[in-house]
Amino acid sequence: MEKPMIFRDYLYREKQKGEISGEMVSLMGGLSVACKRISHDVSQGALIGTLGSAGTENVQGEIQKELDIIANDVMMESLLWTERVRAVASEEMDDVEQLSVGKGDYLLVFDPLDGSSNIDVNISVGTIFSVLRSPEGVDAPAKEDFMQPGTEQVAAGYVVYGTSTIMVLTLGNEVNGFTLDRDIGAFVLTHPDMRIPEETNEFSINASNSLSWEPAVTRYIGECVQGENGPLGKKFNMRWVGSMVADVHRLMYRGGIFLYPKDPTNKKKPGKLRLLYEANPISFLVEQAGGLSSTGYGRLMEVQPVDLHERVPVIMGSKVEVERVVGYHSE
Ligand code: P6P
Repeated sequence: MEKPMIFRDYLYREKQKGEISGEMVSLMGGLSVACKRISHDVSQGALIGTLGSAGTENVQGEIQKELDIIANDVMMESLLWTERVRAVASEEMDDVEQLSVGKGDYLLVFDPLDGSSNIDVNISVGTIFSVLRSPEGVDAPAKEDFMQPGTEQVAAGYVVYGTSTIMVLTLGNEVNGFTLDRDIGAFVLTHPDMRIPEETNEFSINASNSLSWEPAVTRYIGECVQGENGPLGKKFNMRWVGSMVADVHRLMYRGGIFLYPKDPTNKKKPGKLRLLYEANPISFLVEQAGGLSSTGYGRLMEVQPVDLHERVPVIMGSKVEVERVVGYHSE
């Protein structure tokens, strides 16, 4: 069997093809180191006493887990020395932080450990990252420099820390999956050119919120559960891990539709998932793999951000089903 390509050589090949710059190669190298370190820390869990809460809250008002803070620090440390990132924004930090002032072409936005409430019960969690261009001539980018719609992303990815550690990445022209080979300490290309099946019979939603769904979502899920005798004419299955990276990785691999809709009665909270470091990077991957990602009212990546931590309704995955739900929103 041909030896699978390691991540570093994949990056060199993409650079030689003119797909990415040397700056991007260096940035991705830093991200790869960070996620290998986070994978190790997460896998140690109770053994190194990092389970449980840190006793602090993040800007979202959520209790921070020890590992949330450790993962955030690891991301910052691993990127600092690349001198490719001028500033970063993170779910775990209230405001933008400078990294390499006056150096580097990029801004990085990330959720260092998404789904961390699942850590103590040993359910998969993940890191989500989004790469934006740092505006010309701005040495120390501030919050307004991060207010770029998802269509401006130059790269995006997630790493799911599950039964194996898998990085799923787009550099803007396809989606590839890399599995961490701990024996050689490298991510290895195991899922080349990932494509989301256009059809699916699997939906992913937190059904406990059903009383606060929009009518279009209530109609759609109601049709799914009617099975073969219902208007969709086929049996549906439901999966909800409660860790976005785990739920999304499933649909990236075998298709599916993932919904975290807004509560029309709660104007202050248009959905739960954050636009800049959850919905946008995942939407970039979904679209690059042939799927769709919508707010229900428009392409999610076209939303113009106004705040670092703003939330957005999310309907994403297999094309046919997303188009159906978007159609119900417009009726
Ligand atoms: P709920 C995790 O906290 C997260 O941000 C996503 O990873 C996940 O999809 C969602 O929230 C789960 O939300 O309401 O089901 O707990």
